[in-house]
Amino acid sequence: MPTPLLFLLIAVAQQRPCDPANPLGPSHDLYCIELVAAPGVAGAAGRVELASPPGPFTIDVTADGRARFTPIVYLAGLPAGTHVAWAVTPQMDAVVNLGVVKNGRTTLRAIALDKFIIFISAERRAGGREPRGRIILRGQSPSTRPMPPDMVEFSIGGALAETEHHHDDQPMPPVPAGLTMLPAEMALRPDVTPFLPTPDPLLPTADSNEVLHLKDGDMIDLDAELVHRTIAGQTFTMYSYNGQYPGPVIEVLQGSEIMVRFTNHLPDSTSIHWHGIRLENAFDGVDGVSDAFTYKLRFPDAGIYWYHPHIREDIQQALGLYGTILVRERGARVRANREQFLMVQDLLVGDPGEGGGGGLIPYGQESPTHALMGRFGNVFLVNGETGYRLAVRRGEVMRFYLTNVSNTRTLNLSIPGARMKLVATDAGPFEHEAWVESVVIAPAERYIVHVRFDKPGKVALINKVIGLDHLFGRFFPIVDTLGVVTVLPERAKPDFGAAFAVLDRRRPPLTALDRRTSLSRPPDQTLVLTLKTQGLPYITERLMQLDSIYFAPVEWGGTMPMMNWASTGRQVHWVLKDAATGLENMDIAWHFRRGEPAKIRLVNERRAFHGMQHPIHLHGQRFLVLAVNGVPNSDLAWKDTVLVPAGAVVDILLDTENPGDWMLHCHIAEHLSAGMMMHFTVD
Ligand SMILES: [Cu+2]
Repeated sequence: MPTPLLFLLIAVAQQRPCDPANPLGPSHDLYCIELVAAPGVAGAAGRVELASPPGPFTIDVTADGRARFTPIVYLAGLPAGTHVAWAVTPQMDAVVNLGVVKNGRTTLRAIALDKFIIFISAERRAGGREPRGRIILRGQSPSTRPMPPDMVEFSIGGALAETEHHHDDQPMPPVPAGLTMLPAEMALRPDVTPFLPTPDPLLPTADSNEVLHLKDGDMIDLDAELVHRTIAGQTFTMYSYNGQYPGPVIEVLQGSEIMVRFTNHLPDSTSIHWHGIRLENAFDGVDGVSDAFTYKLRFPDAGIYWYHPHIREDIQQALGLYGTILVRERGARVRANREQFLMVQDLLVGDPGEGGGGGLIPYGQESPTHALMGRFGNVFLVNGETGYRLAVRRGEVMRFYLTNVSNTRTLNLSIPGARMKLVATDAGPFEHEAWVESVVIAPAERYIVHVRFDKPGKVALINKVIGLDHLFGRFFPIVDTLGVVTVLPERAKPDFGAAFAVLDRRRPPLTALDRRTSLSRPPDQTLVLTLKTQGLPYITERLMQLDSIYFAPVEWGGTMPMMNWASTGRQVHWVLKDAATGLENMDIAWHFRRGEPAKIRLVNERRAFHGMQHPIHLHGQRFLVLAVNGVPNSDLAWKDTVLVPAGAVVDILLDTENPGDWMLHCHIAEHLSAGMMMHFTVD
């Protein structure tokens, strides 16, 4: 074993994945590889940290959706000579020279492979294409751990189908192509009353939305009402604001104030939460409205925001209650030819063929279905419609405002063939703009990108991710085309090419000193993200345990569709646990003093029954993402929602400027409905 001293020396103020195990630190298991000495090698030892990116996202992935890590290798006891680190796939079809390593700490070239083995070998020269010398150390990526189950599991999965089969006529969610389901999984059903809005032939048909350019002092009406919508050839009874999908775009200037007269025509209570706006506490929209309420909104910060209900989002938001809010900076010039608001949602729709009957897959009346992983949809909507289309001119620069309004799905959006510049997020611009190959956007997050279309022809807006077939321990690509952009041969005027080519810098939201002290000081509060389960079906318990040795940092697709569907909020309780007091969810009441920024550590517990990512949202405030797994963020921006990957630790700095009693919760709609919320006070 390496000497403990080596690890003490490299340990920084914040816990890193390879530091000695700490329940409030990042998962050693998911982000650190222990290297083992090859037979006959004495004295050498080491570890490889799979480091997170320094920004702008909390997880780094390729445009294909493959997780990309920066390996940081810590070595001790290497004999004299040249040593090289290698990453090799288990099938040996890819061999990557990661660089020369020495005793101590070395940062290597990034790795983006589903599964890999790391070798340290003694070499004559540094730059070889494959290892030729003696292997000194080796270790396997955590992602090599999922394995196919043995015959015993298969027979249990087959046999249980006989005992657990329910003969009911609930429409079943379609199983994604290419996934293998055991008969016992196929027999699972959620134990709740199915809920869908009551059909009514007299309902109006919803329309696409309008943009409301509002001035200080304006008053508008918003009505929540039932509508008909036709999506992918099927007509559904859904919800709307003002009969539109999405709700009207609200566009205001920074610093203005408006009134919204809201009327609820739905049979159930609802509310409007003005996501990310630092408004007056009384208008935050957490409390249910059965008939009418007038919201007073003020907009202190330029940025891209949205509105949605805060009552059973898993149903109401999914059925269409969401809209964009754009708060423009006074005097700011947009250096793009045009702007587009893209609200992306995945809706879960039954298969109209094969006896599925079609229709929306019902929601749970008393408690949400899909309580484990959240409701992954199968029909992608951009602004409420399938097959988004846009025509642009050659060289045109488009400014896209991206909002993910899905219940649970984190997207990895790209436009292959067009250059994409990341400009801003939730509540403001990035310190420095960056070229990105894709945008990782979790539910409730927003990003602003500029995209230039240089070549005439067609390019696609796609979501490209890697799914994990849990039964066979196999990673596989998932690609969904959300829309197509046609680039016309005529040149765009004016030409924003020169401005587009420059990456702008903004004044950092923190001074260099504040940044250092924020990073090094201990957190004011630490919150553990975990879950408890009770009474889950035997097959679910059994199969989840099979998988319990590995969780992908982000669960991109619904690759356990039946087990997930059948789990309800009665069986699954998602938990926010205060590390200091042990209090959970709504029993937590943190107090912060106004004007004293608070450092909060979010610890996503890897040992939970099912670890997965959580997009954490704080109401009424804004924050900076300081660090992920101990790696300081080099590109700060004001945010209100942050994606915390499985087993990861994310530190945020909360700007406690807005007094009131506010909520903190997970923005996976089913996790929220299954308890994952708490409150805090700023006074
Ligand atoms: Cu969650």
